[in-house]
Amino acid sequence: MRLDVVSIFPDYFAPLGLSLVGKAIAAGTVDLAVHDLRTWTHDRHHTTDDTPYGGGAGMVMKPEPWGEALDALEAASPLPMTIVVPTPAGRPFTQAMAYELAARERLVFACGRYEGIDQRVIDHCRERYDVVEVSLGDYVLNGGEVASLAVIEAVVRLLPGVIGNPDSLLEESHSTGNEQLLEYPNYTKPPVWRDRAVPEVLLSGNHALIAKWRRERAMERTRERRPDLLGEDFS
Ligand code: 6GU
Repeated sequence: MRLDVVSIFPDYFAPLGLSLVGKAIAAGTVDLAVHDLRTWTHDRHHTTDDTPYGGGAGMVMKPEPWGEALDALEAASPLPMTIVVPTPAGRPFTQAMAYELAARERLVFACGRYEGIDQRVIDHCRERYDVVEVSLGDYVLNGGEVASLAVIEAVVRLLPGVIGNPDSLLEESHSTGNEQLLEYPNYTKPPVWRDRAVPEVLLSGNHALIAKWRRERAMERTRERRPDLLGEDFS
């Protein structure tokens, strides 16, 4: 999979060289390029934003550098581009969306500041590419960089061969193979730590009983923390 990231803060993406995503890059599963949007500015101060038409607080990202950046990325490879635009005004990002994005050949992350990119850039992109505007949740980040890191990690770990044991993708919270329950609590050795014992049933060797206990704990947690996943109202 080809990944391009366009940002005025390319240093935010240094950690992608670490851990699982870093290994996927080293193995050639992921081809990542991070681009500084200021590459496509032409004034002395490399200006990327300006005041909003209609007034109001904050700044809006100018369309010209974005237009040139996306033209340059399109020209650099024949792979079809899916543009991912992180914005608090986007569709809530879900595991289902991560699977959809993991099936694409090329993702281009367009990181704007939270007041956003001039809407004409998005409209222009929609006529030429697939565009996905995503939000991580109902809170505000300063820009799309941290959100892009989260989406990239969620997508890359789904690519074939990235996770050693693919069964772990099935068991975890929010995977589609787990009827949308939160994950049950996990324990490892030692059997007693600071007077706290591991639940007896997990040491029993009775796999049917263990599965039943885990299902009950998962249901309990989900009812308590995410009743919306069970189709119930928040209380
Ligand atoms: Cl995707 N971007 C920004 N700027 N803020 C957010 C967000 C995204 N998701 C939640 N807050």
